[in-house]
Amino acid sequence: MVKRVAVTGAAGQIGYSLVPRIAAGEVFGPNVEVILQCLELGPALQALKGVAMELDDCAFPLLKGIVCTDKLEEAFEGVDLALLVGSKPRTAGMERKDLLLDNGPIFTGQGKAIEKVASKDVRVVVVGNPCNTNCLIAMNNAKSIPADRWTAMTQLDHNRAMAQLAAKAGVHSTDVKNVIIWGNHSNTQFPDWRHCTIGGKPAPEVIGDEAWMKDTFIPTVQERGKAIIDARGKSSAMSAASSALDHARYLYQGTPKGEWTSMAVVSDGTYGIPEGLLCSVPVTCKGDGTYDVVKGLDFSDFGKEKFQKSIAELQNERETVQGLLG
Ligand code: NAX
Repeated sequence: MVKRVAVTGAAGQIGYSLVPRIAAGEVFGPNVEVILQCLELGPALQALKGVAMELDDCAFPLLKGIVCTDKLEEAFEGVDLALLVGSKPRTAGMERKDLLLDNGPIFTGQGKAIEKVASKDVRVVVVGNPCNTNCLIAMNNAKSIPADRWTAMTQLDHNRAMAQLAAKAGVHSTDVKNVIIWGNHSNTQFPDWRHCTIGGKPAPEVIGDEAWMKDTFIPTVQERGKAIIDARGKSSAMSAASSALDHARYLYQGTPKGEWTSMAVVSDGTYGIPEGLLCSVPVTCKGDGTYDVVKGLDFSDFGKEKFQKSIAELQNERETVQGLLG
């Protein structure tokens, strides 16, 4: 079996960490060959050529072809999975609203091209920011593709939350299960520990410090991207690529039994999220490319308020890009 995977912005920092791991079989497993279809802007094609040369030099057994192009339809032709990473970065002093309107047209064009030429069974994962609303835009410009094929990445926030709880509890992150990121991939997101377990015990009991949860844990996860920029002088790339792989791998290989992860998926009204918004919720995946939203979880009053704030931001973003929704 061969899977075709489109990666946009493949010469960027996330792309550089992402493509070798796809080629190594981390999304579909060790028995599935892949063809990488890399999209870049014209000026970055030379750098992309260098990335392709390095991919060749890795001699990955599963990598059966590399396409490098600045043409949308060539990049998305027949793809089973599209990882939409490339977008314009936010520049100093730029408002979130300006970023939305600046990046929006990228996703109208990509949505239309995916609808036209991708595999009928395509799955799309949006990483480029603001990823929830970029995904909303792309999805609405490809209405013949079922809405549940479109997801945006909050896996990095999910992984960050696991790491913070593990460090506080003095355990390994694999001991932390079922944390949740609710809402937007922005600093209004609500990292929720209410249903989380650490070493099999309820996280609130293990941590035993609600003030830390509210005043340190939440802002640390929300602001982690900024902390990485402050430390590294560049935004998160290795961790973002690794999380994108986790997200895609869960779709194609499933979430572990009894565990969920967080993904921004289209709302059907569950948890009172307005229908059609791309909002992060807990999901389980069977491994056939589908997901199920984990239903029936309750919130504290504190949690409800936090979640509502993030939903309000998503609604506001949808209003801002209304003109791009096809
Ligand atoms: P880079 O600036 O290093 O790379 C982006 C690449 O995309 C560039 O090579 C650029 O030429 C290309 N590009 C721009 N517009 C394009 C278009 N229309 N078609 C094809 N390629 C295009 O950014 P990088 O650090 O790789 O980040 C990529 C995106 O991920 C950014 O939008 C960033 O904000 C977002 N992130 C999302 C995260 C998430 O958790 N959802 C976390 C990490 C990251 O901040």
